Amino acid sequence: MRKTFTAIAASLLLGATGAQANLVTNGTFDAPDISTGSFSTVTSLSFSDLNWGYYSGGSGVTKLVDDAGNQFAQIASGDILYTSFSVAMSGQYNIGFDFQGGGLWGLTGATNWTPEVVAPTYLTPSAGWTAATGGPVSLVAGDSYKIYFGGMVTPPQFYPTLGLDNVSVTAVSPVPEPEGYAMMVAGLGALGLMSRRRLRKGA
Ligand SMILES: [Ca+2]
Repeated sequence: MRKTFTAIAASLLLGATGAQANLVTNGTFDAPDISTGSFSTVTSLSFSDLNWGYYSGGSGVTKLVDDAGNQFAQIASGDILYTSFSVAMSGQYNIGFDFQGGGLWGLTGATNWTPEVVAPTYLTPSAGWTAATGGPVSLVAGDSYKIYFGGMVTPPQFYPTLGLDNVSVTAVSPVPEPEGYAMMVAGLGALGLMSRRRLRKGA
């Protein structure tokens, strides 16, 4: 019985904290799967198939898999890779991603490039994979945003390529949505009923 209670509580919690989900689709670049390849494997798929788009001013954006089997995007100097996402709930959001090489990133409105939410921000070049964070930024419900990553053509943070993986935009502190509250109240009521029944049975 205790297990059932735990399962109910867990599902309630999940329902209430749905806002914590990553707003970025395929930020891992793991789909479609090319993990059986080697480091030199480059997918011929268009990035639009991966929910990402790019502006090419350099030698292009490719999807690679490294020797450890990690699939990621590689952005050449002069190219910009971006994806759009929409926000269902106003609030503070954190941004996270892993990178190697050097370049920049930023966050804007989805339909035009202004106003900047996060102005172009340089990444200190790194030979190995490095975790980067941004925010918290204030995002507005109903609005769409575009997060972008660029390979640098010129200094100050020049590097031949920018490797990118695990891009995420998540709510700083999950606020239950109205449905979440309703579910919680209903669930707590059900739990109370069950424990009362259990008490009666024991008596
Ligand atoms: Ca990946």
